[in-house]
Amino acid sequence: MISLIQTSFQDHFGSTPLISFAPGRINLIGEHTDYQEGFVFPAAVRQGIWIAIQKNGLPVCRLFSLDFDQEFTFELKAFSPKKGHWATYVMGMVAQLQQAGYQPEGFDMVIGGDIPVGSGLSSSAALSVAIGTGLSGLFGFGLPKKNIALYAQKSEHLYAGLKCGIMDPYASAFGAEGKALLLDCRSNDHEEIPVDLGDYSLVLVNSKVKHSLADTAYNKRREACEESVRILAEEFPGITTLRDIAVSDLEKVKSLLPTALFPKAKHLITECERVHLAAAALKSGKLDEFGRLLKASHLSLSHDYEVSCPELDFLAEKSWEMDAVLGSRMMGGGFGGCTINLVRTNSLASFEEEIATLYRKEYGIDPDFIPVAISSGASVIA
Ligand code: GAF
Repeated sequence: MISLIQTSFQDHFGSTPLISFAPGRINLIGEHTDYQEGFVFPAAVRQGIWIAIQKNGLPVCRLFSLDFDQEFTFELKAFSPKKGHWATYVMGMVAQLQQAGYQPEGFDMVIGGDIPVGSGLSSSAALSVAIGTGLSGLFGFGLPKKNIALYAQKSEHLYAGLKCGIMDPYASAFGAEGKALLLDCRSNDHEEIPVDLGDYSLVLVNSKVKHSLADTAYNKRREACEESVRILAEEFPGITTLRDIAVSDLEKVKSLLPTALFPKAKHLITECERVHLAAAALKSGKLDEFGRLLKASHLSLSHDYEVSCPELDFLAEKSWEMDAVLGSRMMGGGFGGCTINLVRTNSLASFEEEIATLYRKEYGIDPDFIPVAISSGASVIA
């Protein structure tokens, strides 16, 4: 990919660029908890987004996307990011930098990547983090990774309309080879935990579906949590998010919340606990326990939080029935994308064959299988 992007840059702009890379992410467990300042357990993967960038001495930015085979130009002094266009992610990061007092000059940029479309590996966060890393490197801004992650999150809020948490850009920025990040989304600090899976491997199954209204449903879930906090704050003084409530208080929470809100709050509260239990299980090599928690997370996301879909439920349920699988669950925002599966390494081929046959028969779709290699976070690489 590096040589492809370098060659493309030279063909389009005729100079030698700086190259930055930012990876996609998986999430072991801790779904829909980040926007309630909860705990998540993501890791960066090998696949990601590469940016080639160089100053052009002009008042404009000239972009080329390898994926879309498209050019786009905008003026640094007057631009308006539009939802749904790939160049919006570039303009969004430039706008964030300008607001923070940094002044990028005109630049040329080529963007390329190898994150499977719609897989839920968070290509948009990787794109924003790669852009932030590239701009920082090119103009010598020396931006801390945390700032890049926060600008990426804000850009997604403002220009893509998704009121996401910090997990995706954080994992892309801070990822570490062979390690997952136990991230506290209140302090925005993390502990690196080695992912040693012995005879097991992680593999993603891409359902290849993405149901519409996913973004609307995402924002609604977030609002439901905020509404619960407003109601609960009278009886739990001092709480600011659902992360502040213990599992032992669930009965009290149930008595205070309307029927429609309680299951959503329950997911948040129990999922934060599962993250800690899963991190402890991984540290002590208790993979059975880790797998059990993946299943519990899926059931909670599907039944209580209602962000799964029939295809993801089918993939997870069929996986739970297999001897070679210790755990399986939907991963990411939901309504499509991937499941993450902990599968005995010497049974990976039969797992994939069996799942593909079952899924094809039920939905007429050939799922994709994506092996997981936990890798380093964003950097300037050339
Ligand atoms: C999406 C969001 F972008 C994340 O912030 C997170 O909430 C995730 O869904 C669900 O855990 O990837």
